[in-house]
Amino acid sequence: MEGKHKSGFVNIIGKPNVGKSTLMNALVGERMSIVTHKPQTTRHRIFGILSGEDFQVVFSDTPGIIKDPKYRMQEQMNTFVEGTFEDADLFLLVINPGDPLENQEEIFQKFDRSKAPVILVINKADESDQETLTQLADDMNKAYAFSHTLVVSALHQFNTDALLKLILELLPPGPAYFPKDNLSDKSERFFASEIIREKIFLQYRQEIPYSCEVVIDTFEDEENIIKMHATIYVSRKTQKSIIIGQGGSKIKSLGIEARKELENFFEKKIYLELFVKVKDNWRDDEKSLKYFGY
Ligand SMILES: Nc1nc2c(ncn2[C@@H]2O[C@H](COP(=O)(O)OP(=O)(O)OP(=O)(O)O)[C@@H](O)[C@H]2O)c(=O)[nH]1
Ligand SMILES: [Mg+2]
Repeated sequence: MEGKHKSGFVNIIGKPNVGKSTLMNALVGERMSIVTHKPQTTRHRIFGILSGEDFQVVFSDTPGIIKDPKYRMQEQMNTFVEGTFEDADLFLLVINPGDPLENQEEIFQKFDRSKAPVILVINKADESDQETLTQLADDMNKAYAFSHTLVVSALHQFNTDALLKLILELLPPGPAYFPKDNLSDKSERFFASEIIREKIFLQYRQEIPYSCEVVIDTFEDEENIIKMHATIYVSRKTQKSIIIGQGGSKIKSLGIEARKELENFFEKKIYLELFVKVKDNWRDDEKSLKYFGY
């Protein structure tokens, strides 16, 4: 047993919206990272840990790399991605057919410097055809020496088992970095705030989801129920009334949707109270960003 144990950091990298979070959830087998159809859903680096008797894979879901950051928050999201170039034992570079990788040379240079092998993962295969996929794999492999290339559909879990098998083969020998029953490095409060943020992304349009941050003010885990107070911070006063909606209709349906998902996640009854506050231009404000964990 001892000496045969394998472990490593497997860092998932790619443009916004290519399916990184969906892929991590599929590989870990848990719904850990929030997923929406909108780009820039993930804002933090989130570990998803998969342990077996003789292995531990620490996946990192990361924000999509933003080509032209407009806010300090987006710069900080890119900084989270930078961190993942430093400590990887293995990279998964996720791309989609018809959505060329940006800053390609820069990313390849960082892979070279890191020296960790890179698996090219062509995701959303279900939306493409064989010819396109083969052509893309050929072109990409001319541009960089990927250790392997896999075509998958994270959404339909097509070929994700094969990818996991390959990851386990490539994993170096090493100890467990986390207790074997840990699924993530993040707290229950973090997951609760993410679930609420996911519902904001799904329910509101245009700039609203991008202007929101969610903080769990209180989290009381009682015997039969978890009671939470959460505050949604927006960056302008007008956004507050949009979040609330006429007669409170919007925030009411947000609360209902969020509570359902929280009950699934925590497998417990949830009492949720939502508040809305304005923090002017928080995305460019150093203090607010610190407070929100950026
Ligand atoms: N058709 C199809 N859609 C997929 C697949 N994988 C993910 N998606 C969808 O793509 C969208 C983005 O998925 P995410 O997992 O949030 O993508 P992401 O790369 O984490 O995005 P950011 O966090 O914004 O960078 C969602 O609507 C997913 O359901 C897939 O294999 N096929
Ligand atoms: Mg994501």
